[in-house]
Amino acid sequence: MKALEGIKILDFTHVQSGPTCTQLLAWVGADVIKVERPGVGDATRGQLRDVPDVDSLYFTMLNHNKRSIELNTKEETGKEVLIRLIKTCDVLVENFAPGALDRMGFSWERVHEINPRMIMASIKGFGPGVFEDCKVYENVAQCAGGAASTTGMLGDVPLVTGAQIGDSGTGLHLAFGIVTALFHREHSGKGQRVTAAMQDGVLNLCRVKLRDQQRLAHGPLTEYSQYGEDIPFGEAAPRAGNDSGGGQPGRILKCKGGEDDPDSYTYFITQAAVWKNVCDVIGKPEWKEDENYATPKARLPRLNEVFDAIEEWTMTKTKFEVMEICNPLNIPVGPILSMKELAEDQSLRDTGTVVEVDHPTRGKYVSVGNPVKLSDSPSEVKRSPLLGEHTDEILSEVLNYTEEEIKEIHASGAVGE
Ligand code: CAO
Repeated sequence: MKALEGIKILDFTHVQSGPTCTQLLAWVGADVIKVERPGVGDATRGQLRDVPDVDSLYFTMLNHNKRSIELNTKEETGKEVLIRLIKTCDVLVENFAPGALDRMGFSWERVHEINPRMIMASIKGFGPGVFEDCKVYENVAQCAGGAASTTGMLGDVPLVTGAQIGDSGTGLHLAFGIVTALFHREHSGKGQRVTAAMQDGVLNLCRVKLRDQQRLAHGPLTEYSQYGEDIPFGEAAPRAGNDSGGGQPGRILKCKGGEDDPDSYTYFITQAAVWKNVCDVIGKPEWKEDENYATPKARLPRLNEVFDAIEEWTMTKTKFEVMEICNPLNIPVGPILSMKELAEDQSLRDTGTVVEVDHPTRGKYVSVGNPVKLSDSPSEVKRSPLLGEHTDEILSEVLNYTEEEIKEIHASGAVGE
């Protein structure tokens, strides 16, 4: 049995942040009913299209295992159907712009009145405060949540990361909130309001940088490269390039590449406990006992020299050879893997983290499956729905409308053409 079997989600989400949350819940068995504007649907269906007139990968990769109903929830009959959905479902998830649901007539108070057991979960860009009315996208959240100011090279422009920590990160946070509220409802019998702001989610993922911000009051951050380079620290936690976020110095180093691997790099951590192994591997056995290199503290002002020496060695090996040599010696390293390499990785396919999905109009494509594995609750990745594919099925099977009533709903225009 899947963990969330029997739980019905009224999925009012769009773009990326909300859909990642409901997709996670769908993977573990929730029945996710995606409500979309008739004829239009989630805007991502048409965004970044690679194949004409076919749902984009943007949409298909964020909406697996869901059912789609077309419904104009601003129109009278549409509102009636929505009310029935609210009465029937366990959770309403939405990530509209601030105030959109209130304008539609479905505030938390109203939803709670219609179904006191319903959990209503929302993602917004910001929590209550000066920016609460702003619309927010991924990179805005990364900038507002402290990721951009601490990412990139020292003295260079702030950088956003490829990982969608604002959208998918907040979707994950919201999924945690929903499952917690479902568990709470077991005891209280009542639904509750769950909110996650993208700024807050990003900040939560950047907590080590807030740690460093406070450490600054007590002196320089000695594990940052700029310390060894005698560059003074300012008042805010700086950008640390590829320095490791933990207490063990680490950097990205060039490896032996070739035409087939122009991006041949490894991450290399000079973990204190295995320093002697590092010295042997890179051909510097004399550094094991030399007081200028033997202890982590002694090495801190010499990190550039240390990593230059390690890189001289890594450049004689491919990123995978570095892995093969260092792993048995407990030296933490990791190859910089491209999306091409990840898409072709057999181990990731074997565990279901990378899956191939078949879609009726797109054909086969590769996606990311559930990264969380439960031993007694399997996750199966099923294709995303076509727009309105399940409209009649949901009206009859989930909402128990009669054939005659369904005809009337169609005639009203509430579910589109
Ligand atoms: N029937 C009728 N109307 C519908 C509908 C339906 N089924 N579904 C949505 N609508 C309406 C909404 O009610 C809203 O109408 P009003 O503006 O008249 O109130 C309208 O469609 C547009 O919704 P929106 O404002 O949420 O969409 P947008 O494209 O203007 O903004 C976004 C998109 C993402 C910036 C905004 O939704 C937002 O800030 N969301 C919260 C933060 C978030 O999740 N951001 C991540 C996005 S991914 O990078």
